Amino acid sequence: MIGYDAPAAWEWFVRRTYHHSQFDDPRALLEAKRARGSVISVCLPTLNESETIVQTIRAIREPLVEEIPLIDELVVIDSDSRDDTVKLAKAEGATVYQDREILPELEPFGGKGDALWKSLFILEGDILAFIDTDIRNFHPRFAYSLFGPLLFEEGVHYVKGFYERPIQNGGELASTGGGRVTELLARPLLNLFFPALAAVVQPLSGEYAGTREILESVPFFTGYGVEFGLLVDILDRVGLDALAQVDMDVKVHRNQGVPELSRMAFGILQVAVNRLAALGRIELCTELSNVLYQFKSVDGTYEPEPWLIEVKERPPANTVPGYRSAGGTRAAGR
Ligand SMILES: Nc1nc2c(ncn2[C@@H]2O[C@H](COP(=O)(O)OP(=O)(O)O)[C@@H](O)[C@H]2O)c(=O)[nH]1
Ligand SMILES: [Mg+2]
Repeated sequence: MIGYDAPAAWEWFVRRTYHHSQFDDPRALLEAKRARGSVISVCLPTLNESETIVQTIRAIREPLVEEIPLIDELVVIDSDSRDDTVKLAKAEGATVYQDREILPELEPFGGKGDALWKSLFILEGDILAFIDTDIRNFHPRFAYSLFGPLLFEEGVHYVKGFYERPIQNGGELASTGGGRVTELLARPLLNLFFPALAAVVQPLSGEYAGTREILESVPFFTGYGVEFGLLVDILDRVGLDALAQVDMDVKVHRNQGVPELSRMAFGILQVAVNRLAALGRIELCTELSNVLYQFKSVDGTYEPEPWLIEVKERPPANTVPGYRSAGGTRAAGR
């Protein structure tokens, strides 16, 4: 049940906010993992990430797979990258899947959310982490700190990373100002409709981990709305106290242009409105359009450019026939 009282958010903030330095001893994490008999899987979604995929995999594999076997499985889920991402990821020792190879009998929806949902069908772990692969200043803390609250704290099922978000301004890196979709859309929306989540510092962060138990029991939205949907649905399912957040310091990633962010925001807004209607929080009296018109200036006139931004919802994995809770190899090409 969702608690709508904002004070709960601030009690939670004090109780369930951690700093990566609290978990910088991977051996202690390994011991805790072994004590609970857990298996940890990390899924890296990629779409044309040849610039950063090597350093990402290496920074996870060397300290956290080879030196200290905290992470048991490192998988890349790619969506037909046109660059060398796949070749480079394989050379770094990651297992690589194409999202369309997983559950090939289903219509492919595409986008980040679909790739993450499909990973539930191939990963083996009972603790699963998703980590963006376009981070420029990757450090192992982006992975291991997510496991701290899950392994050490009773009752935590879902952990979000947060950080300061610099932005590239021409040749300069300004220390704040990134995360524009978060500040202009996600945060206002959450404060308006889900004040229990007002204390989540980076609700759209692309670094998060959860127990399979919770991740298999919630729907996943396709596309960029996946993080917003997961947050709201996991809150609804297990309550605020099962959520935690970890300060990962500073994250530098690819800053997208405003037109791309606008399309991303359109997808997230669709997720939010859909969810609000499904939860009975608002009533929709009309069909929603899923076309976003942007404008291109050509020779002094404006040309409308329609973008179809379809957001689909995948059902909880544990309701899909053939899903095996312990994971399982449903795809070709392992
Ligand atoms: N597999 C897969 N990964 C994707 C897709 N779209 C984005 N990603 C990955 O998801 C992560 C976040 O995407 P990004 O474009 O950086 O979004 P932003 O950080 O929210 O601006 C990156 O690691 C991307 O490579 C997709 O369609 N399929
Ligand atoms: Mg990014």
